[in-house]
Amino acid sequence: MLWEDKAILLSILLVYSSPQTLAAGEKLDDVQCAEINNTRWHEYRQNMGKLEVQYLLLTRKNPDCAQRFDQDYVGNTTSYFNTSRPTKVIVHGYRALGRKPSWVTDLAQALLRAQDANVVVVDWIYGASFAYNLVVQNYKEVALQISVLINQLQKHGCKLESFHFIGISLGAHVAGFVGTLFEGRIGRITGLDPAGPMFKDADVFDRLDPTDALFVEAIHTDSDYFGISIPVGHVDFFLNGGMDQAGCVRSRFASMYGYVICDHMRALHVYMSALNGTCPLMGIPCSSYEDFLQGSCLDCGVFKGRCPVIGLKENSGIATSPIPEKQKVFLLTTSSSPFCAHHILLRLEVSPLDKRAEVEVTLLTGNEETEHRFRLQTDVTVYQKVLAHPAALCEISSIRLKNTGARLYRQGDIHIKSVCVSELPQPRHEEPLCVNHIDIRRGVPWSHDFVQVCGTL
Ligand SMILES: [Ca+2]
Repeated sequence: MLWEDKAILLSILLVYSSPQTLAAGEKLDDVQCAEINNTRWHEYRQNMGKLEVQYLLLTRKNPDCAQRFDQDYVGNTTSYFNTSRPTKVIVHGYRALGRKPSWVTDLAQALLRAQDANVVVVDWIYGASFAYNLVVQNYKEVALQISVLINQLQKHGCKLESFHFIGISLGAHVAGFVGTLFEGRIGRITGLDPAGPMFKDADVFDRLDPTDALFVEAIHTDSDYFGISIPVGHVDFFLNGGMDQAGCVRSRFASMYGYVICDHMRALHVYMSALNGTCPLMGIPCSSYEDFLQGSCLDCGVFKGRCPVIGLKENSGIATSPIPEKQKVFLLTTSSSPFCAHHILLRLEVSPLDKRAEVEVTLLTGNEETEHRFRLQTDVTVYQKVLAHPAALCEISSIRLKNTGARLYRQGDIHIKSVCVSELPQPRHEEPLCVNHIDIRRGVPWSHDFVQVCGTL
């Protein structure tokens, strides 16, 4: 399916699915709280041609009730904006009429829990709705308007490096263009699955790139449809290869959300999870996803051993100088929050075979199982695969092997010289867990229990 077709499906899905919308004044309790514009079709038509960008402010003093914000409110004693604190700016992407994005408050609150900051939400629904190609025409104008606000905030004492933009989809390129307007001197830009269509082949002036801020990072989750497939930051996290996400349904008959935007929105959900800090989402540098999966990239030596992590750590935890550009890093995630997985490298060495064969390997920790099937060829004896396992290496209680290809390939016994598991990133001194010299017979499962203790004594 082409992305244009998916975009049309997306528009239909979003325009007609607005069960939670409220009429103006319906919820009186919220009168004091500013809200994201929630525009119906007739209002949209009246405003066509006008962007009507509005800003909402959330801080630790008002995490549930946004204040309206613009340059006139800075220095106003009733405003919660604090010029001495860092400022997070959230920029949404393509939006549908009649639907408020519920994740905006979730993201703002996750940011506030992690850092005492001003969180400014940029609401540009009038520019972000309707046909995607028309929306793309508006993104630079939105960036210009934001730059006027930033200029004013600078006059009130805000430092450019204290601004951190978090742009979702098309919002990532809005943030990139704000960065261009300040010649790359704003502090940080986080692009959450930066939009791909109409941007992949664009000049760096027109799209997010590493020159747009002192530090630019991107999380890629749908680079074959709505996301961009090329690296656009100093560091680019490609989740599960950056195209398809675990738990997102592939069948178009399953659910519209699952099929259309689940992969694209995953970057946002993983980022929010990372802000909550339950577990590390760590990327391993590698030239391609295939090389990463085959265990060709084992550590973060290029960063002196410190792997980049998703979240608010300065420069994503990269301590080397200068910061690399367009560094692709890869990680596997699970299908639901908090999304973290342990990267277990499975290595199988067999004696040469007469016929092709298939071996299923299962790693067990409690009730959790991770399995992988190796298709064995007659001319290869060593096989490697990186797997996402929910538990650490030291928590793997047993390993199972099964000759699953016996009926198909008529290979009798398979002699396994060794089967080893280790965890990435790999410290040099850590030995893998191995079991040596096993004969796997047709139809007879084999298993081995590991006796291990986690942690150092
Ligand atoms: Ca740029």
